[in-house]
Amino acid sequence: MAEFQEISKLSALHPKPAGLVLQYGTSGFRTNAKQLDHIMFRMGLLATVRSKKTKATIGVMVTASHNPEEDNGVKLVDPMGEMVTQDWEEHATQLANADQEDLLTALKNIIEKEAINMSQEANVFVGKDTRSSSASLSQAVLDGVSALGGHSKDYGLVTTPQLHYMVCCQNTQGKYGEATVEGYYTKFCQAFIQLTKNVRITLCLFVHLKKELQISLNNDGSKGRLNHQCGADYVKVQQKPPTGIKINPGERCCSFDGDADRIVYYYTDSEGTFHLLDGDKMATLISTFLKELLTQAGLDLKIAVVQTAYANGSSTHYLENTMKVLVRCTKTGVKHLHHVAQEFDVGVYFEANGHGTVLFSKAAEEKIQQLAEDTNVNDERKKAALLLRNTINVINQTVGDAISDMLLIEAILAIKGMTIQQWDTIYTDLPNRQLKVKVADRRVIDTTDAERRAVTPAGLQEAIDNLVKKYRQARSFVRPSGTEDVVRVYAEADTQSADALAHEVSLAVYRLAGGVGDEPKPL
Ligand code: G16
Repeated sequence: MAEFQEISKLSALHPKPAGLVLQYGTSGFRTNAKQLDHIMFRMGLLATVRSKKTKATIGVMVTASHNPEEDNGVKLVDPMGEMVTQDWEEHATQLANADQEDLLTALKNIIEKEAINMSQEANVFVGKDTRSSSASLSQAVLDGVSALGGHSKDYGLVTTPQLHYMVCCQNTQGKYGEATVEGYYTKFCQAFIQLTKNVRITLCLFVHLKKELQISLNNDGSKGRLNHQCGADYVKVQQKPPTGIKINPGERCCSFDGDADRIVYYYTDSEGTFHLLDGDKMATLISTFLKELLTQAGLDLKIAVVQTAYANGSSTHYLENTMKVLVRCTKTGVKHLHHVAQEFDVGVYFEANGHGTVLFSKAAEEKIQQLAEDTNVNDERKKAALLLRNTINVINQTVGDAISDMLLIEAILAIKGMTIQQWDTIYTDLPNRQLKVKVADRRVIDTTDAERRAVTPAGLQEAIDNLVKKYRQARSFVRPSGTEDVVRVYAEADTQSADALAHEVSLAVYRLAGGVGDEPKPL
């Protein structure tokens, strides 16, 4: 076939460094940008084949999200805007690691296994973040698409959730919105205006909103290094505001990550103490709001909150025992949370790091829509149904989206007349700490029970159990990161002794899982 000759020729321009092996991780391939050119070309090929298979548009986002500026990565987006399925993650890993001379064979294997009709048209949407490496890497993706005769549309600089949204719009023939960046802003901003039309917004944000607004934007990419001492991950993990930003007491602030799919809120009080409102606090506020509206609307819909092992114990306790909401725990990675959330009428999913959204089943959306249009219901039920309908429209259901989440949180606070301090006091977080440990090969750690227990290396879980026993209300777990070459350690306890527990667990990882470099030091 002519395409295959073209691939041989073009792939030679995107050669694979000998011996390099990369895995499709928590959210695609991610490593130093210098090692990724061949991966991008190959993901262009794979997205084209996936598009032929699904007879739909596929998305490819060039970003390393929260990682340092010098890294880059790639995320594949499936037809409805969700992350690519797990069996295709395996194809991606195989294609990425095939030696240069075996690339065609690896590609043909996938085509054969998936019974792809190669005469089917293919369509791929490509986006990129602001990293300096992203321009040439996204060109490599486009080269891969054209090598297989696929059509591509290069959206250039977009957020990851915008690309997810556009793929979904395209494949639903515009039902979800218009597949342009302008269409994205119009959809979510109009929904926000509708949702808040009866309340006064005292402090709000955003460019395309035609409401009274006041926003101050920092670290917007015009200078400095992406995510360097700022961004949602820095603020969450370090539990402090971005470096160099002056915050007045009580001021409501939020930080996005490098591709704007995560958001965390924070403020400092009059004593200068920093308060973080992370994904768990957002999940609580959003699910409380939705549950109240469902009750007012008289709709019997099943609502659940999906979390990961990183969820603060206080949040889970509050959701289960005070709010009486069903809580489910999955492995890290929004793709896992998304799938579990789809099992409910209303599935609120958030990772503690601020990555999350809300999913409404088709049936739930229809019931809400019917009620909102029903002329025979009382005012209270009608009002709740209308609020629910507008809430649905403000949410990007394809993936966690910092902009859409921010609009939702801003709207809820305005509607409930709540300050960030009042939101913060819904429950009190258990003190907690996250650390990273460098090991020779992080794959020596295998976990089970939604990553809450380590199965290997031998003795590690026992060591963690013994350390946890020394503290009150304590919990700790370790897991290999799927985006960075580190092992992550999480600990929480009734006091900030969580720091000491996290350090002791880090030492156990260092000693039992092949730590490299200096031993972890106490905080
Ligand atoms: C990605 C995933 C998140 C995950 C995070 C960290 O986020 O989308 O679901 O929580 O990586 O993963 P890990 O602990 O495995 O490194 P992002 O914002 O970096 O794309």
